[in-house]
Amino acid sequence: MPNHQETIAALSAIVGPAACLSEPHETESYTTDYRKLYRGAAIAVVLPASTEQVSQVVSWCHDHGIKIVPQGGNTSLMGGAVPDSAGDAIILNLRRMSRVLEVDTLNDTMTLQAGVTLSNARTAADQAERLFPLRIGSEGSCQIGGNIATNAGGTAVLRYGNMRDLVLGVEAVLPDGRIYTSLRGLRKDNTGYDLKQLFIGSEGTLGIITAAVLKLMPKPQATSAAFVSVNSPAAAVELLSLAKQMAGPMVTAFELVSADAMNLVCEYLGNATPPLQGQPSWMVLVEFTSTGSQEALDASLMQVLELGIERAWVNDAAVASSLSDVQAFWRIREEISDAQTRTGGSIKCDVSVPLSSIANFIDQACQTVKSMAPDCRMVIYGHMGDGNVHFNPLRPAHQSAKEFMAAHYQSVSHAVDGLVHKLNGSISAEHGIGVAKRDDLKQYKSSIELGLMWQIKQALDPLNLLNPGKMLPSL
Ligand code: FAD
Ligand code: 2HG
Ligand code: ZN
Repeated sequence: MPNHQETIAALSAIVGPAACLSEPHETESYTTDYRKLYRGAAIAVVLPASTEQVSQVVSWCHDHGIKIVPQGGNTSLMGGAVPDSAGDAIILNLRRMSRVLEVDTLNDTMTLQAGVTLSNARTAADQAERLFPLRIGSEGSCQIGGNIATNAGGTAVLRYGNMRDLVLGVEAVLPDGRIYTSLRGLRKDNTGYDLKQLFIGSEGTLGIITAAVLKLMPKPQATSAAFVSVNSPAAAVELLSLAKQMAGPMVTAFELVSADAMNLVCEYLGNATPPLQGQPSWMVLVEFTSTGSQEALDASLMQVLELGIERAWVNDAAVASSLSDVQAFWRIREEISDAQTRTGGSIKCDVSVPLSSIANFIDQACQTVKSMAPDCRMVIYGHMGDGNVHFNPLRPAHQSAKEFMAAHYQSVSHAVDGLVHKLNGSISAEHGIGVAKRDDLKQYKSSIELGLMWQIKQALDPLNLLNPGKMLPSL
């Protein structure tokens, strides 16, 4: 086994000394996760500039038994992109591989290196008069490779699906350095196992994603949005069902926001004015988009809201009257996550259940959590249209994050996950497993599922060098 200096020298020779960082002040932001809950250590942070360099680095590490933590924008909320404190791994960060390689408007695809940020990918599509529809709050930092490795979701999944639905091809460096590629941009290809699917959602445990072909969509010409006060989560589900029946694919987003989530984010944004008066207990941000006229789209949204009022599901609505109103609504929604990060002491439960059970889940989970931690703030929000809510009980203002988490983290997350499991749901709808949820998988996945996951891991990475200790619980 080479010592650290030998490893740094060998990898510097491949990527260049300026792209192999090993001083603590240079590596700290890469070894610490976004929420600063996980602080690890690394031999070096390696920044390759091409697939060939990735292949050479991985091959050298394979031959010398060096562990690798693949990293994109380091925005994982599950501690998935940072090493542990042993200091015996390198971080392979893709940020220098940031080129959009091709935009093919006839095939409605774009091909990019994995280190392109999501916002740059969206801009490239926009410049070609197309839409790349993945939309998440971390878009300025997260990278396409990270989005694929986590199968990211976000606020437009209701209409366009999650990352898995948007990927047509993947190029990945395998744990022994070989390069797998399916960068063909085909919508139909039944020539055996669809191997690219293995890398989507694999959280860096099976290969380093170096490039991808992504689907492009027609660019919407009209957007209508409203913040709507609803009677209850059950009323929100009824409204969603009505909207889908009446407006079909124009329904692009349907995001639930609880009163505590709204109060928190408005305070975080410097006492922003909430969009609805009277402190409603439950709100939804509804967005319709279309390639047709603005007038027709506005009329569709109004029709749905009027019927919702008639049926007593909707109490009130603030309808956006301009694009800047729409943007202001989205800012409120997108900043809820960072508002919690700044406050600290948030028990994150990123859960999904069938839509038909979501109201029941929220009611039961609220009662259970309130009986365990009566003063906590019920920050509940997210992608109700996908059956996915961020059920994130937050520390009360008078209690420190440390005290709150020590008293309640284990018991509350187990109670919520247990309820989700009973309702046929998932304990991680879109953020993945990382280290935060790794050991919980034992309880919620069958031994057959876990056994198959390990068989796949061992087939591709028998030395367990890629992102060890992440996602897969020990058997
Ligand atoms: P990283 O955090 O760097 O890595 C994530 C995982 O992918 C790690 O396991 C890492 O090893 C692996 N990985 C990264 N790059 C590669 C690669 N090239 N090859 C192989 N493996 C790789 N997520 C959602 O799904 N929906 C949301 O709405 C959402 N909103 C967010 C809002 C905020 C403010 C923040 C901070 C995060 C949010 N996230 C959301 C979580 C996060 O942004 C996503 O998981 C994102 O896809 C991660 O991308 P990244 O490039 O930052 O990956
Ligand atoms: C969102 O939908 C993200 O805003 C982040 O998925 C959720 O911070 C969270 O819990
Ligand atoms: Zn989310």
